[in-house]
Amino acid sequence: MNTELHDRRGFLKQSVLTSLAGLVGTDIVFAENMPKNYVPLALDEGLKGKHADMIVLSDKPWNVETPPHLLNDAVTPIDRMFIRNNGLVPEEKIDPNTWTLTIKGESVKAPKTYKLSDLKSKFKTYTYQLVLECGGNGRSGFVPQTSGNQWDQGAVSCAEWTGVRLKDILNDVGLKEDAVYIGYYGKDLHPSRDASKVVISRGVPIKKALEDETLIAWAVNGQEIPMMHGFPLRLVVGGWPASVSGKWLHTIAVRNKEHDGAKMDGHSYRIPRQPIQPGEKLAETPENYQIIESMPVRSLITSPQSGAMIDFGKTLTIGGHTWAGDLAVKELHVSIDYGATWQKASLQTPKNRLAWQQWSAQIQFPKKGYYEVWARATDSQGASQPMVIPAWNPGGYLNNTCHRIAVKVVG
Ligand SMILES: Nc1nc2c(c(=O)[nH]1)N[C@H]1C(S)=C(S)[C@@H](COP(=O)(O)O)O[C@H]1N2
Ligand SMILES: [Mo]
Repeated sequence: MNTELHDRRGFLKQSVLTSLAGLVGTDIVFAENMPKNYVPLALDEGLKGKHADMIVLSDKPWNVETPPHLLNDAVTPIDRMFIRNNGLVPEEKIDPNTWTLTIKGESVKAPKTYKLSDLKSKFKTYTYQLVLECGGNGRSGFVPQTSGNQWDQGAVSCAEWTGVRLKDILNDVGLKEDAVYIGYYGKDLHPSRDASKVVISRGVPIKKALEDETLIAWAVNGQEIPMMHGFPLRLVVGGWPASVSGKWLHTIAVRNKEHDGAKMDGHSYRIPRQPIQPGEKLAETPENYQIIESMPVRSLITSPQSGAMIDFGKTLTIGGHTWAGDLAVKELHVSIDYGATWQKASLQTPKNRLAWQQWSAQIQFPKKGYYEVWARATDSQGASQPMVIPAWNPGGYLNNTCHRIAVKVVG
């Protein structure tokens, strides 16, 4: 269940105000003046250290989105990383000194358990910039609306993760010939607080698990992973729905069949194998639904912020990031005339495989007035972003439509 903090007009809900008054121990004077999306300090447990302009979609569990203009850095700072929790953050005190990672499952020769210090000392350490994008990024664009967090375009980050390669660990453990999939288990709590229920336990085929960039990470941007992002250990799998990057990681199962953990079934992180009509009901069988793997090509305009005012006659530099799941982005074009004509942007190569790429373009406007700037990326296999909302699906996944911003040219 998502608990929206604000009503439609952007005011804090009465229920929130009441619990807030309870927490603070008195009435909140001038509560009606709190700006939209303002998160009162008394409620900021999950938002510690986050940028004040992050957008809270729900607080139980925490789901927090980043507005595009806050994503302008090549490496996303921690205070701007979106948060997507399916359950409740672990409540027990986590001691990294006693934390262990167990590798087990049908397809290991024998289960093995490592302390965090073993991982750090036994294996070579790697650092990669990796795009983590929620499979539901863009969900709010679908009509009819689907259930789930109504992400706009900001459920994405590209931070610098440090840890060991999962393949080095699996090599050390020893796999059987029949290994085809891995599944993760984390320490978060089911929203019901029923300890016997698993919140989410997803995974990837063994081929993706064994890629160089698939990390068991203990650091992000050079520091300990913050609680909200999986302290003290997390699986990081770039380019695929970020739901496969398990937080608060304690166990990985190596499976001799497709992993059958929580949220691997139904329409969770799956799309219809055949296109369906918007709103159409489709029986949720594996015959009808396929698991989402590599994410589709996408881009963001992170500068300027939508709504920018530009002086007539000045050249506007616009820019942002672009990424394409397992692939690289080949080119990016921008349009200021609703897609009638396109101008090629300059595009950088990624820092490493599965990192996003920076792009920029110089734009001149022919006259004063209102414009929309669109960005459209094309991946290395020739697939481009659609200019309208793509294939509707019951989970509201994979809306990679072009990002656009509004610009006013004045003078
Ligand atoms: N243990 C655990 N891992 C998890 C989740 C979760 O709820 N529990 N959410 C997943 C989903 S759906 C996403 S999009 C990413 C979000 O990572 P972030 O919150 O660090 O940005 O974490 C993934 N890993
Ligand atoms: Mo997600």
